[in-house]
Amino acid sequence: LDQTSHTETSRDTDASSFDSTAELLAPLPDEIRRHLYYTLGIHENESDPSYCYSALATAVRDRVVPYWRETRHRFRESTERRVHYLSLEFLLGRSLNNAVQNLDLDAEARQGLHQYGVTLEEIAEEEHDAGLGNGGLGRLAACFLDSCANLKLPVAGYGIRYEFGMFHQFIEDGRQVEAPDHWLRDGNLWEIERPEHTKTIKFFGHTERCFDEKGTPFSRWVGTHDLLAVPYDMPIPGYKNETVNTLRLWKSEATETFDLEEFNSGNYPDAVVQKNNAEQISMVLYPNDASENGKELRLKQQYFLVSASMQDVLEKWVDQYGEDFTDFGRLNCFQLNDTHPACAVPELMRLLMDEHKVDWDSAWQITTRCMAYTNHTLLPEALERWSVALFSRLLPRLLEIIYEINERFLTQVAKKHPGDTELRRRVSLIEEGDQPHIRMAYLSIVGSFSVNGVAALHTELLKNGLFSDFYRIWPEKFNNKTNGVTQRRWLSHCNPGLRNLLYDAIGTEWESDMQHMKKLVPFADDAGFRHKWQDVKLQNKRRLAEYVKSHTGVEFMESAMFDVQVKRIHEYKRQLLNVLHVIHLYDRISRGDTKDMVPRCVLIGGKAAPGYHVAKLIVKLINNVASVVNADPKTKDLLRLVFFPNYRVSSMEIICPGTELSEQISTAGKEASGTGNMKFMMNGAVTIGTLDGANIEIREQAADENFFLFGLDAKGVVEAKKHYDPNAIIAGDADIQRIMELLEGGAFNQQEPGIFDLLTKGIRSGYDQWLTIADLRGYINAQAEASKTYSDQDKWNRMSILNSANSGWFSSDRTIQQYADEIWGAKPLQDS
Ligand code: T68
Repeated sequence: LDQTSHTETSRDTDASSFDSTAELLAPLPDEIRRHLYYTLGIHENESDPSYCYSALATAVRDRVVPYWRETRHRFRESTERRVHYLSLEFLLGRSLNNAVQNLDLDAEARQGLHQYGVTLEEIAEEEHDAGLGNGGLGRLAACFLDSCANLKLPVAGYGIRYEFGMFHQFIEDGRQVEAPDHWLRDGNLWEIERPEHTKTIKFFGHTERCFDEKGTPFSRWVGTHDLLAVPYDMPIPGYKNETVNTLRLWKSEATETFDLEEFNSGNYPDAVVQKNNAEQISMVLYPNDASENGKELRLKQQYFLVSASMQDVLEKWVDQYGEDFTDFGRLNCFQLNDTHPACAVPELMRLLMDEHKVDWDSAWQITTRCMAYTNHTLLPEALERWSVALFSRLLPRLLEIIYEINERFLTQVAKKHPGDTELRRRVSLIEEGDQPHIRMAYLSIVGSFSVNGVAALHTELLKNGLFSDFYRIWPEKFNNKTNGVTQRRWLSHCNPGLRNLLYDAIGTEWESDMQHMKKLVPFADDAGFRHKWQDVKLQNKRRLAEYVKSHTGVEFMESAMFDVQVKRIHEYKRQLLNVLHVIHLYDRISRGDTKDMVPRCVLIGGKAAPGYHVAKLIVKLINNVASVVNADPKTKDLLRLVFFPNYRVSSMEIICPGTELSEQISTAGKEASGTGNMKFMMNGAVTIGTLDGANIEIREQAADENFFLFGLDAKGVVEAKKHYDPNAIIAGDADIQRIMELLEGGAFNQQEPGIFDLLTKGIRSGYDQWLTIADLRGYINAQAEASKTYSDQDKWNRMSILNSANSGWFSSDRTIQQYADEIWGAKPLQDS
């Protein structure tokens, strides 16, 4: 292995071959023809969209590769700080269009496809989404990689190459049904296997106390079951800047030696079973977005990613600097995407001490200099804890190290706060009890120099709530990095109509620097421009309506307001509140109260975790209400509701440009940030929302009058819970009473009595954590205000333009620049 990597390094070093390599490539149309003919063995007149996809993708990849090699070379040669973004999830979506756009190949690609009678849009549909994530956290990682490449930052992503990504959601009889997502079935043209950089990962076994020649004690982890981590690299092209960064995804495989042992003992079938066991680790993404999991396989996945990635980084270090780790912490930074890769803290300690003979104090200094932790949730049920028993069986050496970290930390706390045993119990990395658990968030805080939240409110709640003890101990560690999204995918690519309008009005600089969006502000006062703006929205609504029609059979009226809520299905996100409002509109229509009613088409989409019963029931309710509403002739031209199945990255690319009202209605204090809210804003949707997560900053940027606000704020929620009486509110409000009567009277489940009782009882309970009824009146009123505004299209378009014009803050380029300046201390790679 070593030899291979050295050879590669020297080959790269004299790779002044970059320009000549690029010159070898013919114009893109010829390359497409060549790949059809030679790579795929297809005669021109046999070509179909799937062959055209493969030929174009391969030709585009060929253009990517020289930049990729060059960037990797600069990355290796650089003596600046490198960043490693560790994440169990990267929700990339499709890659072809992204590469075409970032390498500026659009015109050539279209020209090349023309002769085969297909469009770029058609063949892009051939690509499976890379759905290696659940939702916001995974998509954030993908947007971050895009921005790092745009800013030429030396950042590598590390993740798992799941064989099966996020499940495919079908709706049968209104209920969610899951099917496996075998996204690799037709191959993945965007990855290159790098077997020469394979790593060995240890599990199980036990530790032994040994002594070195000077009599100093040390631990050895022996009797382990080993397996292999094989890397697959995916290119992350920067925007027209000759930079291509790397996302390295690990696949698990059995070691040959392991197989051999079994084989020699005459047990061939068992050997094959072992192989399967090893391959299981990277087989499937866990589909829970907001609950702790506790499954052994999940912990194996976490350690597998962390150990392989840390070994990779250390190996490159030793290649460049030898066994001197003095500067390792200064020149490396690991960003932990939530606590999922928190094993990085004890694993780096282990590798430094056990494999590289660094002493504890130096290893700890290095580790705490290079770890940084991002928190994504305040929900207690999502905070990771691993049972000590499981940990000691699976990762005995890591447990030893964690115990030692804890002991030293608690000693330090005791010194600072003598006598405060209660504080020591609260901050201990170990939660005591019948079954002691390791608190992964606390481990991450203690082991990191930086702890950040993902929106201003969220960070405040971390400092003064969830992590307040730690904030008192280390106030300097805590900082905020409000999330962002990449405008290249979420505006420029997904909304070509708006992109072209923006080009004409304010030029193109916003594509690489969103501060330029501000230039759009004065156009809100230009009646001619507002007209063009509205026309682009109309085109996008038509595209969305066709998409909805083809996937659900429901017709959206193009003159109606398009009202959208897409995100994971969760009680705290309150899709229920949205449904209650739809029922209210339906009730008004049923009673003939339709004077001045503004027609609405409501779209709800998202996946429920397979084991989350209430979330699945909410999906069923949405579908049942939709069936009743859409079938009633009285609602014609006034109201439509659909549940959009299998919501994913590529569907958002069609949904968000056509959206006019963006639903961001979580219970205040529960949504860490939200990022869908930002995509909608960029595309000119107006938000109806609570003072939660990044909504607060969206409202600040857009100005209060361009945002439909309702509901309790985070403080108000805490207060209201003390004396919450939903039944009293219902009894005192005739509209809400009728909504509940329809629901409880079985209007939406005539064939299946009682199926929604769990939901209605929850809503009526004084213990409803999500305070649905507390915010319902405010929500109905804000919706009425939105409708009224919408009936003045000129006013609406003004609001829409101002939302877009003020969305620059929510570019992930801004977020990443802040990570680079304030956490990583990373600088752009120099051009060679
Ligand atoms: C989301 N978290 C937050 N978690 O809910 C959202 N969790 O407010 C925020 O905008 C986003 O992160 C980005 O910061 C998630 O998406 C998960 O997906 C997840 C996955 C596994 C385990 C726990």
